[in-house]
Amino acid sequence: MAKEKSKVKNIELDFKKRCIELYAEAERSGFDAKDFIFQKNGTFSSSNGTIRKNYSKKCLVILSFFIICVVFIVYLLLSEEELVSDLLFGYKNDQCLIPVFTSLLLPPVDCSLCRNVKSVQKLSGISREDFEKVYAYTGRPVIVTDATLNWTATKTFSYDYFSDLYLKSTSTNQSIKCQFFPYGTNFDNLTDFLSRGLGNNDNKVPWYVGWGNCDSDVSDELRQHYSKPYFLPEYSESSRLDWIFIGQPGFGAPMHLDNVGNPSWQAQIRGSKLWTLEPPYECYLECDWSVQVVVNPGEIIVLDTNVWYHGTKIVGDDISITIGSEYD
Ligand SMILES: O=C(O)CCC(=O)C(=O)O
Ligand SMILES: [Fe+2]
Repeated sequence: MAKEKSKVKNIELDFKKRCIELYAEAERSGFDAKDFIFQKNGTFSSSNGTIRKNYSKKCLVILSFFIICVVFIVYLLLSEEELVSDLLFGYKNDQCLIPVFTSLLLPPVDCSLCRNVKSVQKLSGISREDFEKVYAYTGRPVIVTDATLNWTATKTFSYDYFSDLYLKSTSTNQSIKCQFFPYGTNFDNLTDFLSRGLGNNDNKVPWYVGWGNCDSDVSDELRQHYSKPYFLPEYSESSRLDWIFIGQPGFGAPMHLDNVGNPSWQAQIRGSKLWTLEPPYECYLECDWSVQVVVNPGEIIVLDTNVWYHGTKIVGDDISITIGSEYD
Protein backbone atom coordinates (compact mmCIF):
# COMPACT_ATOMS: atom_id res chain seq x y z
CA MET A 1 0.00 0.00 0.00
CA ALA A 2 2.78 2.39 0.99
CA LYS A 3 4.55 1.45 -2.24
CA GLU A 4 1.42 2.33 -4.27
CA LYS A 5 1.14 5.68 -2.46
CA SER A 6 4.73 6.60 -3.18
CA LYS A 7 4.26 5.62 -6.86
CA VAL A 8 1.24 7.96 -7.10
CA LYS A 9 3.25 10.70 -5.36
CA ASN A 10 6.07 10.26 -7.89
CA ILE A 11 3.64 10.46 -10.82
CA GLU A 12 2.16 13.58 -9.28
CA LEU A 13 5.63 15.14 -8.93
CA ASP A 14 6.59 14.21 -12.51
CA PHE A 15 3.33 15.67 -13.76
CA LYS A 16 3.92 18.96 -11.92
CA LYS A 17 7.47 19.14 -13.24
CA ARG A 18 6.27 18.53 -16.79
CA CYS A 19 3.57 21.19 -16.36
CA ILE A 20 6.14 23.77 -15.25
CA GLU A 21 8.36 22.91 -18.22
CA LEU A 22 5.46 23.18 -20.63
CA TYR A 23 4.39 26.57 -19.22
CA ALA A 24 7.89 27.88 -19.66
CA GLU A 25 8.16 26.47 -23.17
CA ALA A 26 4.72 27.86 -24.10
CA GLU A 27 5.62 31.34 -22.93
CA ARG A 28 8.94 31.21 -24.75
CA SER A 29 7.06 30.24 -27.94
CA GLY A 30 4.79 33.27 -27.70
CA PHE A 31 1.65 31.62 -26.33
CA ASP A 32 -0.39 33.46 -23.81
CA ALA A 33 0.20 30.95 -21.00
CA LYS A 34 -3.27 31.15 -19.50
CA ASP A 35 -4.85 30.17 -22.84
CA PHE A 36 -2.93 27.10 -23.84
CA ILE A 37 -4.16 23.52 -23.60
CA PHE A 38 -2.07 20.43 -23.05
CA GLN A 39 -2.37 17.67 -25.61
CA LYS A 40 -2.33 14.01 -24.66
CA ASN A 41 0.99 13.53 -26.39
CA GLY A 42 2.61 16.07 -24.02
CA THR A 43 2.60 19.03 -26.45
CA PHE A 44 0.35 22.05 -26.26
CA SER A 45 -1.77 24.32 -28.43
CA SER A 46 -3.60 27.61 -28.00
CA SER A 47 -7.20 27.47 -26.78
CA ASN A 48 -8.48 29.19 -29.92
CA GLY A 49 -6.28 27.12 -32.21
CA THR A 50 -4.01 29.98 -33.26
CA ILE A 51 -0.69 31.05 -31.89
CA ARG A 52 -1.10 34.38 -30.15
CA LYS A 53 2.38 35.79 -30.13
CA ASN A 54 3.21 38.34 -27.51
CA TYR A 55 3.75 41.24 -29.84
CA SER A 56 2.74 44.05 -27.49
CA LYS A 57 6.24 45.15 -26.41
CA LYS A 58 7.72 45.08 -29.92
CA CYS A 59 4.71 46.91 -31.32
CA LEU A 60 4.99 49.61 -28.69
CA VAL A 61 8.68 50.24 -29.50
CA ILE A 62 8.05 50.36 -33.28
CA LEU A 63 5.02 52.61 -32.83
CA SER A 64 6.92 55.03 -30.57
CA PHE A 65 9.80 55.19 -33.05
CA PHE A 66 7.36 55.84 -35.89
CA ILE A 67 5.62 58.62 -33.95
CA ILE A 68 8.96 60.27 -33.07
CA CYS A 69 9.98 60.21 -36.77
CA VAL A 70 6.68 61.71 -37.91
CA VAL A 71 6.84 64.46 -35.27
CA PHE A 72 10.43 65.26 -36.26
CA ILE A 73 9.63 65.45 -39.99
CA VAL A 74 6.57 67.64 -39.37
CA TYR A 75 8.72 69.88 -37.18
CA LEU A 76 11.31 70.22 -39.96
CA LEU A 77 8.64 71.03 -42.51
CA LEU A 78 6.90 73.60 -40.39
CA SER A 79 9.99 75.31 -39.07
CA GLU A 80 12.00 77.91 -40.89
CA GLU A 81 14.82 76.14 -42.72
CA GLU A 82 17.34 78.55 -41.27
CA LEU A 83 16.11 77.98 -37.74
CA VAL A 84 16.40 74.22 -38.15
CA SER A 85 19.89 74.44 -39.55
CA ASP A 86 20.87 76.75 -36.70
CA LEU A 87 19.58 74.24 -34.19
CA LEU A 88 21.15 71.26 -35.88
CA PHE A 89 24.33 72.82 -37.19
CA GLY A 90 24.94 76.10 -35.40
CA TYR A 91 28.28 76.20 -37.12
CA LYS A 92 29.83 75.56 -40.49
CA ASN A 93 29.00 71.99 -41.14
CA ASP A 94 31.51 70.37 -43.42
CA GLN A 95 31.41 66.62 -43.30
CA CYS A 96 27.94 65.61 -42.34
CA LEU A 97 25.25 63.63 -44.13
CA ILE A 98 22.33 65.32 -42.41
CA PRO A 99 22.45 68.40 -44.69
CA VAL A 100 21.77 66.05 -47.61
CA PHE A 101 18.54 65.12 -45.85
CA THR A 102 17.54 68.70 -45.06
CA SER A 103 18.42 69.79 -48.59
CA LEU A 104 15.53 67.62 -49.79
CA LEU A 105 13.30 70.10 -48.02
CA LEU A 106 14.75 73.16 -49.70
CA PRO A 107 12.88 75.04 -52.41
CA PRO A 108 13.98 74.45 -56.05
CA VAL A 109 17.30 76.06 -56.95
CA ASP A 110 17.34 79.20 -59.09
CA CYS A 111 20.08 78.43 -61.62
CA SER A 112 20.70 82.09 -62.35
CA LEU A 113 23.37 81.74 -59.66
CA CYS A 114 25.58 79.89 -62.16
CA ARG A 115 24.10 80.64 -65.62
CA ASN A 116 26.87 82.03 -67.88
CA VAL A 117 29.41 81.75 -65.07
CA LYS A 118 32.43 80.51 -67.06
CA SER A 119 34.93 81.88 -64.58
CA VAL A 120 34.83 83.83 -61.35
CA GLN A 121 35.00 87.52 -62.13
CA LYS A 122 37.65 89.66 -60.40
CA LEU A 123 36.75 93.29 -59.88
CA SER A 124 37.69 96.38 -57.87
CA GLY A 125 36.12 99.68 -56.89
CA ILE A 126 32.59 98.30 -56.87
CA SER A 127 29.94 100.36 -55.10
CA ARG A 128 27.84 98.89 -52.30
CA GLU A 129 24.72 99.33 -54.45
CA ASP A 130 26.14 97.49 -57.46
CA PHE A 131 27.54 94.76 -55.28
CA GLU A 132 24.19 94.27 -53.64
CA LYS A 133 22.34 94.24 -56.97
CA VAL A 134 24.59 91.77 -58.77
CA TYR A 135 26.34 89.64 -56.16
CA ALA A 136 25.46 90.00 -52.49
CA TYR A 137 22.39 87.75 -52.44
CA THR A 138 22.25 86.31 -55.95
CA GLY A 139 24.62 83.41 -55.30
CA ARG A 140 26.94 84.51 -58.12
CA PRO A 141 30.54 84.12 -56.90
CA VAL A 142 32.93 87.05 -57.26
CA ILE A 143 36.40 88.18 -56.18
CA VAL A 144 37.10 91.73 -55.07
CA THR A 145 40.76 92.62 -55.37
CA ASP A 146 41.03 95.94 -53.51
CA ALA A 147 39.22 95.42 -50.21
CA THR A 148 42.12 94.67 -47.89
CA LEU A 149 44.40 97.55 -48.85
CA ASN A 150 44.38 99.22 -45.45
CA TRP A 151 44.22 96.05 -43.37
CA THR A 152 47.17 95.35 -41.08
CA ALA A 153 46.24 91.64 -41.01
CA THR A 154 48.32 91.07 -44.15
CA LYS A 155 51.45 92.04 -42.19
CA THR A 156 50.45 90.65 -38.80
CA PHE A 157 48.76 87.26 -39.15
CA SER A 158 51.04 84.22 -38.96
CA TYR A 159 51.13 80.86 -37.21
CA ASP A 160 53.23 82.38 -34.39
CA TYR A 161 50.87 85.33 -34.04
CA PHE A 162 47.84 83.03 -33.62
CA SER A 163 49.84 80.81 -31.32
CA ASP A 164 50.82 83.70 -29.00
CA LEU A 165 47.32 85.14 -29.11
CA TYR A 166 45.42 81.98 -28.22
CA LEU A 167 47.88 80.39 -25.85
CA LYS A 168 48.23 83.50 -23.72
CA SER A 169 44.53 84.41 -23.91
CA THR A 170 42.87 84.29 -20.49
CA SER A 171 40.14 82.24 -22.07
CA THR A 172 42.35 79.59 -23.67
CA ASN A 173 40.03 76.96 -22.24
CA GLN A 174 37.28 78.58 -24.20
CA SER A 175 39.29 78.21 -27.41
CA ILE A 176 39.51 74.47 -26.97
CA LYS A 177 35.78 74.41 -27.56
CA CYS A 178 35.97 76.40 -30.83
CA GLN A 179 34.83 74.47 -33.90
CA PHE A 180 38.02 72.98 -35.34
CA PHE A 181 38.55 71.23 -38.68
CA PRO A 182 41.71 69.12 -38.55
CA TYR A 183 41.12 67.84 -42.12
CA GLY A 184 43.72 65.08 -42.65
CA THR A 185 45.82 65.93 -39.58
CA ASN A 186 45.69 64.37 -36.15
CA PHE A 187 45.56 67.59 -34.09
CA ASP A 188 42.99 67.20 -31.33
CA ASN A 189 41.86 70.81 -31.18
CA LEU A 190 43.00 74.37 -31.80
CA THR A 191 45.14 74.53 -28.66
CA ASP A 192 46.88 71.30 -29.62
CA PHE A 193 47.56 72.60 -33.15
CA LEU A 194 48.90 75.95 -31.91
CA SER A 195 51.14 74.31 -29.29
CA ARG A 196 53.15 72.32 -31.86
CA GLY A 197 55.53 75.12 -32.88
CA LEU A 198 54.87 74.81 -36.61
CA GLY A 199 55.73 78.44 -37.37
CA ASN A 200 59.16 77.92 -38.91
CA ASN A 201 57.63 76.06 -41.89
CA ASP A 202 60.54 73.59 -42.27
CA ASN A 203 58.85 70.76 -40.40
CA LYS A 204 58.07 67.68 -42.43
CA VAL A 205 54.53 67.02 -41.22
CA PRO A 206 52.00 68.46 -43.69
CA TRP A 207 49.03 70.32 -42.27
CA TYR A 208 45.93 72.26 -43.22
CA VAL A 209 43.37 73.24 -40.62
CA GLY A 210 40.52 75.66 -40.05
CA TRP A 211 38.65 76.96 -37.03
CA GLY A 212 35.81 79.21 -36.07
CA ASN A 213 36.96 81.67 -33.47
CA CYS A 214 34.63 81.55 -30.50
CA ASP A 215 36.84 83.49 -28.09
CA SER A 216 35.62 87.06 -27.75
CA ASP A 217 38.95 88.41 -26.39
CA VAL A 218 40.74 87.01 -29.43
CA SER A 219 38.01 88.31 -31.71
CA ASP A 220 38.49 91.87 -30.43
CA GLU A 221 42.22 91.63 -31.09
CA LEU A 222 41.78 90.09 -34.59
CA ARG A 223 39.33 92.80 -35.60
CA GLN A 224 41.91 95.48 -35.04
CA HIS A 225 43.65 94.08 -38.11
CA TYR A 226 40.72 93.84 -40.53
CA SER A 227 37.27 95.36 -40.98
CA LYS A 228 34.00 94.56 -42.68
CA PRO A 229 34.73 94.64 -46.45
CA TYR A 230 33.71 98.01 -47.91
CA PHE A 231 31.49 96.49 -50.64
CA LEU A 232 29.06 94.69 -48.31
CA PRO A 233 25.66 96.38 -47.93
CA GLU A 234 25.60 98.92 -45.10
CA TYR A 235 22.87 97.12 -43.19
CA SER A 236 24.41 93.68 -43.57
CA GLU A 237 26.08 92.24 -40.50
CA SER A 238 29.11 90.02 -40.48
CA SER A 239 28.66 87.13 -38.10
CA ARG A 240 30.54 87.40 -34.78
CA LEU A 241 32.24 84.16 -35.75
CA ASP A 242 35.45 84.61 -37.76
CA TRP A 243 36.70 81.62 -39.71
CA ILE A 244 40.44 81.13 -40.11
CA PHE A 245 42.03 78.60 -42.48
CA ILE A 246 45.76 78.06 -42.51
CA GLY A 247 47.99 75.49 -44.15
CA GLN A 248 50.85 74.47 -46.35
CA PRO A 249 51.12 74.36 -50.17
CA GLY A 250 49.48 71.34 -51.74
CA PHE A 251 46.78 70.94 -49.11
CA GLY A 252 43.27 72.26 -48.69
CA ALA A 253 39.67 71.44 -47.97
CA PRO A 254 37.95 68.56 -49.81
CA MET A 255 34.85 69.24 -51.92
CA HIS A 256 31.81 69.82 -49.73
CA LEU A 257 28.66 71.86 -49.23
CA ASP A 258 27.93 73.86 -46.09
CA ASN A 259 24.65 74.36 -44.32
CA VAL A 260 25.07 77.70 -42.62
CA GLY A 261 22.24 79.74 -44.08
CA ASN A 262 24.17 82.80 -45.21
CA PRO A 263 26.74 83.57 -47.91
CA SER A 264 30.27 84.35 -46.80
CA TRP A 265 33.40 86.23 -47.73
CA GLN A 266 36.96 85.02 -47.26
CA ALA A 267 40.04 87.25 -47.45
CA GLN A 268 43.32 85.76 -48.63
CA ILE A 269 45.74 87.27 -46.11
CA ARG A 270 48.78 85.33 -47.24
CA GLY A 271 49.59 82.78 -49.98
CA SER A 272 47.35 81.73 -52.87
CA LYS A 273 44.53 79.24 -52.95
CA LEU A 274 42.84 77.46 -55.82
CA TRP A 275 39.09 77.15 -55.42
CA THR A 276 37.04 74.58 -57.31
CA LEU A 277 33.34 75.39 -57.48
CA GLU A 278 30.54 73.14 -58.71
CA PRO A 279 26.96 74.37 -59.08
CA PRO A 280 23.99 72.53 -57.56
CA TYR A 281 23.31 69.30 -59.48
CA GLU A 282 19.88 70.63 -60.56
CA CYS A 283 21.76 73.19 -62.68
CA TYR A 284 24.17 70.82 -64.45
CA LEU A 285 22.28 71.17 -67.73
CA GLU A 286 22.29 74.95 -67.64
CA CYS A 287 25.68 75.72 -66.14
CA ASP A 288 29.33 74.73 -66.41
CA TRP A 289 30.02 71.67 -64.28
CA SER A 290 33.06 73.11 -62.61
CA VAL A 291 34.73 76.50 -62.32
CA GLN A 292 38.19 77.11 -60.90
CA VAL A 293 39.85 80.28 -59.71
CA VAL A 294 43.00 81.19 -57.80
CA VAL A 295 42.56 83.75 -55.00
CA ASN A 296 45.77 85.74 -54.50
CA PRO A 297 47.05 87.66 -51.46
CA GLY A 298 44.85 90.63 -50.62
CA GLU A 299 41.84 89.37 -52.60
CA ILE A 300 38.45 88.51 -51.13
CA ILE A 301 36.24 85.77 -52.52
CA VAL A 302 32.50 86.04 -51.94
CA LEU A 303 30.66 82.76 -52.19
CA ASP A 304 27.42 81.16 -51.11
CA THR A 305 28.89 77.98 -49.70
CA ASN A 306 25.40 76.61 -49.10
CA VAL A 307 24.69 76.21 -52.82
CA TRP A 308 28.12 75.86 -54.47
CA TYR A 309 30.06 72.67 -53.78
CA HIS A 310 33.53 73.89 -53.05
CA GLY A 311 37.02 72.65 -52.32
CA THR A 312 40.39 74.35 -52.01
CA LYS A 313 44.09 73.69 -52.59
CA ILE A 314 47.00 75.95 -51.66
CA VAL A 315 49.16 76.77 -54.67
CA GLY A 316 52.58 78.46 -54.87
CA ASP A 317 55.31 78.21 -52.23
CA ASP A 318 53.93 80.25 -49.36
CA ILE A 319 51.67 79.02 -46.59
CA SER A 320 48.09 80.21 -46.90
CA ILE A 321 46.24 82.21 -44.25
CA THR A 322 42.66 83.37 -44.70
CA ILE A 323 40.05 85.02 -42.53
CA GLY A 324 36.38 85.25 -43.34
CA SER A 325 32.87 85.42 -42.07
CA GLU A 326 29.25 84.95 -43.06
CA TYR A 327 27.17 88.03 -43.76
CA ASP A 328 23.43 88.55 -43.81
O1 LIG B 1 39.25 77.89 -47.15
C1 LIG B 1 39.06 76.68 -47.23
O2 LIG B 1 39.95 75.88 -47.46
C2 LIG B 1 37.68 76.14 -47.07
C3 LIG B 1 36.72 77.20 -46.72
C4 LIG B 1 35.34 76.73 -46.67
O3 LIG B 1 35.02 75.59 -46.85
C5 LIG B 1 34.30 77.71 -46.37
O4 LIG B 1 34.60 78.87 -46.12
O5 LIG B 1 33.15 77.32 -46.36
FE1 LIG C 1 32.93 75.28 -46.76
